[in-house]
Amino acid sequence: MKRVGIIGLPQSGKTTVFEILMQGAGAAAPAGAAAKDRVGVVKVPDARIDRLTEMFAPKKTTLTQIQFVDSGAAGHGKHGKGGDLFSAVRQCDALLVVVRDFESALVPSEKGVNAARDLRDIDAELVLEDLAVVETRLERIEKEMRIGKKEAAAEGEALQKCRTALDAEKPLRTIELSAEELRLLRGFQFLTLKPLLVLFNQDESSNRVPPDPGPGALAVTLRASAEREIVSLPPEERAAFREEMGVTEDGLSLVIRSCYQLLGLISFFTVGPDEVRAWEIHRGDRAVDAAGAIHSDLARGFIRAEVVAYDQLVELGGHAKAREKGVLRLEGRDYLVQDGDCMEIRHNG
Ligand SMILES: Nc1nc2c(ncn2[C@@H]2O[C@H](COP(=O)(O)OP(=O)(O)OP(=O)(O)O)[C@@H](O)[C@H]2O)c(=O)[nH]1
Ligand SMILES: [Mg+2]
Repeated sequence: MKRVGIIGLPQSGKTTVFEILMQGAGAAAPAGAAAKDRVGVVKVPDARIDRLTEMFAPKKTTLTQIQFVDSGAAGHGKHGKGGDLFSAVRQCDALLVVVRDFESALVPSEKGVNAARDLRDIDAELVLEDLAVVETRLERIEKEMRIGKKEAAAEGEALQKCRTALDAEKPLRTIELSAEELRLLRGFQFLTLKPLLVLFNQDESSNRVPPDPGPGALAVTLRASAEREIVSLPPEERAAFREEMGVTEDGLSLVIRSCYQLLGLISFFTVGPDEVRAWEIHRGDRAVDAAGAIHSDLARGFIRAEVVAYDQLVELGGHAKAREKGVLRLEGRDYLVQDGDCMEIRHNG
């Protein structure tokens, strides 16, 4: 399960977004309880799974999950004073930065609303956080080198490269790093190396197009306040309100779709009378990786995968027809799994 950490300046709408993702459930955190990190797990909605469940009427349906952390506020040069503001999000696979882009007399703003400035401030803060980590470790490595201990030489070189980028205020996700360098750096959990989803929290009247956030990042807009109210309504009433606002996608789907894109995730499905289930793998993963996602035994004893694309399976109404029409394929271990593949793994043992 992937983890996404929500960060942002104070009062930007982090908790509002978190509550949207939780679909209103488990909301009621006391006002002002900002500093406490809250963690929630969301089932990833997928209309294809709904359709497959209708088709196969399985005993159970299982969705993939994604975890969100509503972290305490970042912001405004607070580091160094009392602990690590970002400790809760260091273990996350991606960051979701909420940026205030709404006017409200009820929510005071010292310097006026300026989303581009706020995003620059946060970027700068993340860069400084990483730089502090790099420098601490480099000092140590340099000390070792002076007494002839060379084990960490390669790590030191990778860190030097990071220092150069960070000194130039470049997030690490924007620089070229080899697989070996990434391996050496993995343990540091650098914040600017994580994929970044920038969510501009806009007014109901606002229609600004977000600026391009650069490599490794993606920007979206959401009217968080309005969407938060909509998710407190019964599900069948929500679409009409969104339509009235001219919004075509709900906030949860928007965030999850964006996270999947950023993290390079796709879904494949297993179907049958017992269970219809969605699985998460990375774009570029092979059939044997898909088998491994289900169970390591399936990867070890892998013989072949029987694959049919979701669209074709639904169009033909079942496996028998799919086999007859020749769209059910037998694929070997190196087959590149496609988003929406319905797969059955044949294996030994
Ligand atoms: N008008 C308007 N108000 C909003 C919007 N999003 C959030 N707010 C309000 O802004 C205030 C802060 O929202 P929160 O979601 O608590 O923000 P936060 O980033 O979690 O705040 P801290 O955790 O205290 O840093 C609340 O009073 C919200 O109701 C929005 O899109 N429009
Ligand atoms: Mg909050």
